[in-house]
Amino acid sequence: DRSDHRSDLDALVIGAGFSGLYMLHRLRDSLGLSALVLEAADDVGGTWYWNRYPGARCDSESYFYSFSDRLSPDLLEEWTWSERFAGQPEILRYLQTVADRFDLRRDIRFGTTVTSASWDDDAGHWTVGTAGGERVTARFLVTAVGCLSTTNLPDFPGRDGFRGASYHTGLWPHEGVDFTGQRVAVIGTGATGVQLIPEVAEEAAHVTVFQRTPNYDIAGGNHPVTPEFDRKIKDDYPTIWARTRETAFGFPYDVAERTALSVPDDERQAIFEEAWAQGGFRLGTTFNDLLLDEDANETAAEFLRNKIRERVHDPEIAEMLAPKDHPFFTKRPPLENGYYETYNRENVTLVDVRRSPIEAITPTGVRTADGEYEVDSIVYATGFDAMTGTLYKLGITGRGGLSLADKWAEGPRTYLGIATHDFPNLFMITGPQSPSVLSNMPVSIEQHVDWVADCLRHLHEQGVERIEPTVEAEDGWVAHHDEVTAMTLLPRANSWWVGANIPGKHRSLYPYVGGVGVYRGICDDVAAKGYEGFELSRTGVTAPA
Ligand code: NA7
Repeated sequence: DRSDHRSDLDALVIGAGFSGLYMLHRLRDSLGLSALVLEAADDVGGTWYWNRYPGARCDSESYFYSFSDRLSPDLLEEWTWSERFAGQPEILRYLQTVADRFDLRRDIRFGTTVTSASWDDDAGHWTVGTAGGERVTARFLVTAVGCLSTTNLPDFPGRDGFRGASYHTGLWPHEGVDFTGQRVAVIGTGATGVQLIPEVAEEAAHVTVFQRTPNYDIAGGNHPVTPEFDRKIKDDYPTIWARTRETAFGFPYDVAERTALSVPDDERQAIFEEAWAQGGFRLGTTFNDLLLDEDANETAAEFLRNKIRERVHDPEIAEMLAPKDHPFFTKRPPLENGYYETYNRENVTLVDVRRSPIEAITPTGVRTADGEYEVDSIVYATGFDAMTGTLYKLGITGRGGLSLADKWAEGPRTYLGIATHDFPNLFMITGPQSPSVLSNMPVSIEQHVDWVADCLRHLHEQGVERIEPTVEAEDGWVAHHDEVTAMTLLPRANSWWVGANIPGKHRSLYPYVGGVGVYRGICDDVAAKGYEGFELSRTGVTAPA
């Protein structure tokens, strides 16, 4: 009798960032299940634990980059953000506060790296192995590993023979780095490089920036939060959270219902100017066809190029910084605070490695076809193997020993980005083909965690022991995902959203672009229909839905 097989736990969660913390709270404190979190780091925080590089900051506004009233209205009232866009130390403090307040650490095992997770079809549970040789079994497995948690370190010839110090922004030393008086190379100009470069330029003797693709960086407009603004936000929170759950990107502001070319040039310009002056992603909400229509997109792209040309004194450098090869927002636009002015400094050099690629790292610097740039330190701001990198590293194998990496060799195949056939009782928080990185993360995280918690409650009440999406439901979701993707300009660019930054990675859009509100509606509907598209079974016997 399969039900004789006992599991150590009802549920095992991997990761103690935003997702893992909230998942543990829901499993343990709302559902009364036995749950444990395994976390590789020695404290909570996830992304905000590892990314401690100078200038690390969130690009979502702080007042809606947090847990909503679903976790705790009291905490919302008590917590006050100091800046419009919170810096890494403050967000880490926030997550530590959440962990303390809900007494989460007692069910988190830190310094514990998961190296395998295999589904035992006879026992009906997952067996999870760790680098330290432990084994834990759990009926349900929840991955809460984040979307940007496996760093991408390009395999430049000679990389490891560099005699100076090398850093990756996503694995920054906790004691900090002092660049005073140094010649520093920074490779990469994504959201991370754009935050870090101005900070390092203040400190170092010289900074050489190696840029492969310029981005359409948007002015962040960061500033301290006033007590008046804080009060107003707190009074408005019920409305704010309701809106974040309905909009396309999980922000409390809507995309305007007008197309870019439906208004005269000067009006369009004024609309862009107004949004730009507000700072942040509002620029992307000015017209509803920027991601759909190339000509519409080009109006925003040219607006941003002109902003760069106004700010960078040397016209040649301004043109190097102005993107021409991809439409606006087809790569994640970084928010910047003084980034472009950095190139007006005497101690900053911009090198175009699209024109003249990096050939090698030498013992003393970075070599391109144009020669060698001698430096004391190299900062790799080269991003992540996003969405799937960490999931594959967990060594997940489903029914019949099928590995997740093999199943997804031709691209992820999921149902709702939450589950995948042949991997029963596995839930992925912000997995591929869910809105995830195309949204304000905490909103998407909460939605997934709540959905999974409600699902487990339902299974418990129905006496169901196994849940697994059907092949048909999965095929349907993948087809829908692809169809929505094809309506947008996103497949046009070589972005990490499509896996283009990792040599050999299957090219497809990893996040779902159908919108947070639409997606929530679909997930809620699936639940309301008794988890339509999933097969629910008791001890291997299919239960009527
Ligand atoms: P990103 O956005 O992936 O940026 C990485 C940068 O590194 C980007 O400019 C890349 O150029 C560059 N890169 C990567 N590999 C190479 C090689 N081999 N040679 C030269 N340059 C290279 O990572 P971030 O950490 O900045 O941001 C990740 C996300 O975190 C961000 O989007 C937010 O959502 C938060 P490329 O553009 O690929 O030509």
